[in-house]
Amino acid sequence: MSAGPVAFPAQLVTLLRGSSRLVALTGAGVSQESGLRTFRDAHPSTGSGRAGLWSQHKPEDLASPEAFRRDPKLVWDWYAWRREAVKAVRPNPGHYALAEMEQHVPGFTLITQNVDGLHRMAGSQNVLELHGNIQRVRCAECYTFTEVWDDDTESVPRCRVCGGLLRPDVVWFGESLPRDQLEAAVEAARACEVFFSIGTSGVVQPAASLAFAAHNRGAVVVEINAEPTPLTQKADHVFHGRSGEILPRLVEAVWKIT
Ligand code: BV8
Ligand code: ZN
Repeated sequence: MSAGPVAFPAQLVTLLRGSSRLVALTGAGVSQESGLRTFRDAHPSTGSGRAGLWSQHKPEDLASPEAFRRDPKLVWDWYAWRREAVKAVRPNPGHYALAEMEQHVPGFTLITQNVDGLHRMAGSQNVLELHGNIQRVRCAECYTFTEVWDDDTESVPRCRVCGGLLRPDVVWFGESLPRDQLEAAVEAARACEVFFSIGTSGVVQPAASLAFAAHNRGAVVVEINAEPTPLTQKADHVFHGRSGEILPRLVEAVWKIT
């Protein structure tokens, strides 16, 4: 799937050079080249040991309050496994290119569905984490955050304030998004001149509606994804390939080559 030389239309290059309000929405695809599985291929088909346990579940079934009520240990261990996977990887050139775009464009807002924290690790500042962050843990009852917890116990660690079960500070299916992050994301999408949709299948709501909100406000929509999505038809520019290859070339073409 390695992209040959990507040609960026002169009209897009000129537009980006003259723009001051850009938004990029990212999904699991932008972290794929760092070695993290996307949601689509979240579980090894034939899981060995503990991982095998998860391969019997669809991610959206595990990432839900119902699953946590049903089997908190299974869900806790899944996130502990993903947390270790995130600790073992580094941002890729796609993450760094987006951090660089922020340096070139003051009005750049990065909206991510990813809970891996790799955008900030790459140096991005203005990041809206719509679905939370897997490195943060809080009490499921009283919301108290904690930095320390014991991972290798038979049961799920408990809150030192109210004794409630601890859980990852991520948004599960059926749960509403953090209001401040969502409101800022909707505002940025509605006010931007160019909206990038990068490495996302555009299925999960309300994140998937942001590109359409931007489009309806006259923004130019650019899709960078390994395969077509429900947004492809609406997008003004489409680059199907690997974000870790396309984004550095875009930054080069727009902000380095004068
Ligand atoms: C809510 C955190 C109020 C946890 C996540 C309207 C219509 C239908 C359904 C709904 C609706 N409104 C609400 C819903 C329900 C639901 C929803 O959208 N369901 C879907 C499945 C239809 N939404 C919710 O529940 C949201 N809450 O709305 O609350 C409410 C509740 C109920 C009913 C009404 C209102 C909460 C959603 C957030 C859930 N939490 N994550 C965790 O991570 O464990 S979502 C999680 O899945 C990710 O964060 C991400 O958002 C999503 C996965 O999508 P992607 O990131 O796009 O990844 P995916 O693998 O799908 O695709 C990767 C893409 O990258 C692919 O296209 C691939 O080709 C491409 N790619 C791969 N490699 C590369 C690449 N591209 C470029 N380069 C590469 N190298
Ligand atoms: Zn508590």
